[in-house]
Amino acid sequence: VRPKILVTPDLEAGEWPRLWLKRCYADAVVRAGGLPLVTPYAAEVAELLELCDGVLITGGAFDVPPGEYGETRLPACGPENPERTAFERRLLEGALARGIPVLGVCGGMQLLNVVCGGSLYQDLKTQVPAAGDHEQKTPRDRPAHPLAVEAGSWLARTVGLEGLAVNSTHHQAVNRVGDGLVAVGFGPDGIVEAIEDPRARFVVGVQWHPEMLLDSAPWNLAVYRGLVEAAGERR
Ligand SMILES: [Mn+2]
Repeated sequence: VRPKILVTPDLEAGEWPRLWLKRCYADAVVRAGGLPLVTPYAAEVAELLELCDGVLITGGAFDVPPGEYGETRLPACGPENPERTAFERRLLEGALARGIPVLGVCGGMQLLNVVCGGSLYQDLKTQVPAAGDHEQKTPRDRPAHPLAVEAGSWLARTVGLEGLAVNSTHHQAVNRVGDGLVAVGFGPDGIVEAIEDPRARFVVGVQWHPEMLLDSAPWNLAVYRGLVEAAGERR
């Protein structure tokens, strides 16, 4: 039986609001050996967590409300998706409390950091002007900047240290690292690109989109495999 991975969809406003998911997330879970379960936002987070063995928090074109990490909003902060953030926060808190393996991708990594008490740069261009370009104009299925990985980390044991490059579609980034988390991946400018909890079975966040790089940089499947394998062990 494949480990079941709960995957969070995005919420798009409108006359008939819709929940939707880029299929590359679900495809990556399948390719890694898992069974993706895309669920609506439900108040019954504990019941949702009973259905699954692991949780994937996906990204989206919105920012975590700065109040979630105790800051006031700067002008360059982007649009919010408060209903989604509220659901994913409760889902993350529940998963972390139960030891359920968690992978956060892009905005999902940022929320993971915030839920653990960390903070974000609200806008890299204005707050860290020396940082490189993290909003690539080239196709997202191609790497855009190098990735340096911390030796000894889960990420290093899994993807190695040499010759790594990732795509980059974020205007925010981790600032203060959350409690219990360690920064284990960095861009060439020192911007945090990966975090993990070394005490947990599997709590990992990546700032890039591995699910979009599976063909051009196949090592990325190992990130999703890590989630699925940890989910299988727990079950
Ligand atoms: Mn980047």
